[in-house]
Amino acid sequence: MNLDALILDAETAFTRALDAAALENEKARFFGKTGLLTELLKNLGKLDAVARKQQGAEINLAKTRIEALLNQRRQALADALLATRLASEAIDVTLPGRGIKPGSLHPIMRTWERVEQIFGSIGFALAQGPEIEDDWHNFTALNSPENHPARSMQDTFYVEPLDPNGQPLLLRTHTSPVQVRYARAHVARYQGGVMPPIKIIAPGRTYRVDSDATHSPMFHQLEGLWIDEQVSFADLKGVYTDFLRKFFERDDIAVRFRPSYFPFTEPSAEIDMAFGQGRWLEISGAGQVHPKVLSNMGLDPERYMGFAFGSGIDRLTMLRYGIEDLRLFYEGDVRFLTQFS
Ligand code: 2NM
Repeated sequence: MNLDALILDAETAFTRALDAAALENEKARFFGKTGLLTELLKNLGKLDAVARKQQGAEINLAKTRIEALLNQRRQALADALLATRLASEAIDVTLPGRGIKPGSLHPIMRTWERVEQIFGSIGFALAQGPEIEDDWHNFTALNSPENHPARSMQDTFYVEPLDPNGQPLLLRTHTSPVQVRYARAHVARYQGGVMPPIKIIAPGRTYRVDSDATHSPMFHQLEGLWIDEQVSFADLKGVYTDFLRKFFERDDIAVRFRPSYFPFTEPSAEIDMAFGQGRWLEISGAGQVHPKVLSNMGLDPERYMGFAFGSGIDRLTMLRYGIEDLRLFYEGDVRFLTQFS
């Protein structure tokens, strides 16, 4: 029985074990049920008392030595593991903090604020209203025929339940209902007195069942309304041209009107613009407010007249910044958004 050889065997085996699991396997080879040391101790029973005492003492010494080697190796492996973790998870506490970057306005909100500022500077008040509208303010009051496709489920988001009077509720498809509400409140307020002109813009979120590269189910509209006893198409052209030149910061913007049709205006026009000698870009719809709409606003169409226009805030933003794809506005990608601060 060569106990020195056994100790050497253990030492070599433990050193070669490269992780805790391998080491515990090696431990079993010496201390397990049929382990080398266990077998040696079992065999002591076959010896006489003198030999048993002497060999027993020697085996126990070897056993203590091997246990010490095992514990040393366990400790060394644990230390190495910790050292690797500390190295890989090291935090450089001398680095500057990430900090909090200031946010920035969404490019559409920049346009929104910009149009409010420009129209405010030429006397237009700001009007706002609910995004969930009733059928009457969104369609009926605006002379939209009962069977018009815009009223269908395919084109408009209807909301449940019906309003308390049993009429459909929907996500407004334009901001015109805001103008209807504003005009009616204005008329009621000046009932029996002298009514000042109505001169407002209604910017806001609007909704249509439509989604592709050039249409988002939610988009932003800018509508304007000017009503008085004498407001003409010439005023419309002057106001809108002035707005475009201020908005795009260019004096060489040309504007032209093309005949068109909207149920709420008569006559109606599309407004096109061009930068310098460039190609014509469609930028807005507009027209003289229809007598039926004036009546629904509580105004006498024999006395009052006015114009209205409707433009896309998203489209104005794309033209101002040269953005080609509408979807960029709605993806929330900070690489895009931070370019406008
Ligand atoms: C457009 C085009 C033409 C419009 C009409 C009205 C109201 F309320 F006065 F009847 N607001 N906006 C209008 C007119 C909107 O959008 C393309």
